Amino acid sequence: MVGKIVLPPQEGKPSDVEEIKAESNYLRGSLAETMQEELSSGIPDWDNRLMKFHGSYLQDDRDQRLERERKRLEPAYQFMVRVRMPGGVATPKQWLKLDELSDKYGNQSFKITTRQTIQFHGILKWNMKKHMQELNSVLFDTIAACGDVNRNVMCNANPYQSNLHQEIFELSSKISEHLLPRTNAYYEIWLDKEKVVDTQEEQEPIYGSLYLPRKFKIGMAIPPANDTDVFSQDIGLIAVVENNELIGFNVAIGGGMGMTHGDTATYPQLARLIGYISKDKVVDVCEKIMTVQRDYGNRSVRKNARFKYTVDRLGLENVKKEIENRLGYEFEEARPYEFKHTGDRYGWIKGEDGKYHFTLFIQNGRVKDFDNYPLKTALREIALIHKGEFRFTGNQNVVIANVGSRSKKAIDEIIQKYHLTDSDNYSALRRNSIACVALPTCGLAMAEAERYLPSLLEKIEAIIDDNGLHDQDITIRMSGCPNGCSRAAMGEIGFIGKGPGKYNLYLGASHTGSRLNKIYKENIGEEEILASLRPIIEHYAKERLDGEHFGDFVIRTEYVEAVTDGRYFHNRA
Ligand code: SRM
Ligand code: SF4
Repeated sequence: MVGKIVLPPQEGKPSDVEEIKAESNYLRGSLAETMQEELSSGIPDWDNRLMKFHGSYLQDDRDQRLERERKRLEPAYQFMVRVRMPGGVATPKQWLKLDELSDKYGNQSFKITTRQTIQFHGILKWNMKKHMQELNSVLFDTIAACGDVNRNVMCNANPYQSNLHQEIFELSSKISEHLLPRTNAYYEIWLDKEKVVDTQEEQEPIYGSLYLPRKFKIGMAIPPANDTDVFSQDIGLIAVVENNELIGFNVAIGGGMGMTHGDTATYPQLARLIGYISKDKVVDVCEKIMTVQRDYGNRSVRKNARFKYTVDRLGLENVKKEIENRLGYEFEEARPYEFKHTGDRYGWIKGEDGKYHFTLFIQNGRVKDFDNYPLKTALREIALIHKGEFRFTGNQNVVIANVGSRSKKAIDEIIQKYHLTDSDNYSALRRNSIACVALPTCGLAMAEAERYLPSLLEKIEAIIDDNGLHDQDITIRMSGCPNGCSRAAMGEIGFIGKGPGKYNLYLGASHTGSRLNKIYKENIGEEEILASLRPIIEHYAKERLDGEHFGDFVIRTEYVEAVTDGRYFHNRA
């Protein structure tokens, strides 16, 4: 029986963002006019809040801040643009456009994100409309890539389990399409109404005019790979497969990584299982879960507005019952599953249908031509002959997917010519590393991440190599601030920026993505990071049990306590 419950009403005055949404006329605001205004290369804050729903943020180059301040110039404003790409798939033609646009309007590079899409940086206001239109020419848009709506739906990236993967990918696209805002605003502002949809649809039947209290994220994983970090999602969907056929999903709710330093009312949390559903129900289930957050999420205090806080405030069982009320049926009991890792498996793999897939390690997801490593050029050459797709992974890597046996040879030649397999020699630690963007573009960064992690890794690798652990898979993640865009709270070794050159060091997340880490040292610089890690790594090398992962070891040997619930992330369990 579906049980009726009465959930408490929300309290408090709506936040300023709620007012901006309410007055925006379905995300229009004054964006169209503001973008044409030529006096400043920036836009006012209220328009920037709306801009997020259009997949973009106004930023400034923080490397130039002081200098420009001294010269009394306005900050070096520029836009970040995030492409909507459910399941992270781009055709070679689309890849070539991403490559071209990053040169034409951006900073000559693009960033593969932790949610399987790409971001451009450095787009000037005057070029934004052209940029959006050119993206649209290859059928990409950016709507709902950011903002208080459902974001890019993630799905397992490597298509070697051919039919199964295809089905999951199609479902992730279906969920994404179903939960897209219906407003015409995007098409009017950026595409001159090029793509007009029925205005009846503009009523936003799912969202309403206030959209969600906060961002909302959905990810799917096919065990044993947890490459989408399924428990970090607002809704995590774990594929249940029988006889190589997808039959349904275990559903987990209320995950999220963000927190604020020093505020224990904010914390990272993992999604918790509420049951099993058959695959035909998945789109509707996602909608109903999302509407519970729409109706009960905190619209007063944005830092407590994510679904994880709604679940913890109302209670998991109550939220589950409310979802069941809306569905009109109950969840079945969750089915058994086992995850083995969160990272990607590199190199070539032959799929069940005979097609080949090459997973390439891309350090921190940055695609550009580096000195002595023209990565972007190499991938462009591949795109020119590739007939399959590029699939982005949640670990900021790329899969050159669905390659026929004849094309494989030609692609392999390019891979060899540009030494793309040199990363095979990297330590397993580096190959399991993720860093968020942070400086110089991210306005919220407290410390470096993407620009610093590679050099810190060199020093940690020296310790790793001294201890014979070169090939030991250990996940390591760095975020420039506690928002946790690299999902640092789920790294077996995690760094979260505190201030310039200073990080909190966290240890003890599980290798499979099913346990958060715990603070080990606070506010430390490089010297102390290395001094802290050295004895633990030495200890691990000597006394780990057979098959024991680093995250489990540091808990067994009591360097940190296991975090059993995000609410204990800051305190004792
Ligand atoms: Fe994130 C905000 C970059 C994945 C949690 N994130 C930002 C902004 C937009 C900064 C801002 O608000 O001004 C960053 C832009 C930096 C820049 O210069 O480009 C930013 N987030 C990223 C990306 C690009 C990191 C990366 O290097 O890959 C990822 C883009 C994902 C995508 O394609 O959609 C990215 N962000 C994440 C993730 C990981 C995930 O979703 O799997 C998280 C943690 C999971 C979660 O949401 O809880 C994440 N980002 C945040 C938060 C904290 C949210 C919270 O609940 O408190 C913020 C700040 C906010 O929303 O106020 C944020
Ligand atoms: Fe910026 Fe912080 Fe996200 Fe890194 S974790 S991209 S510093 S918001």
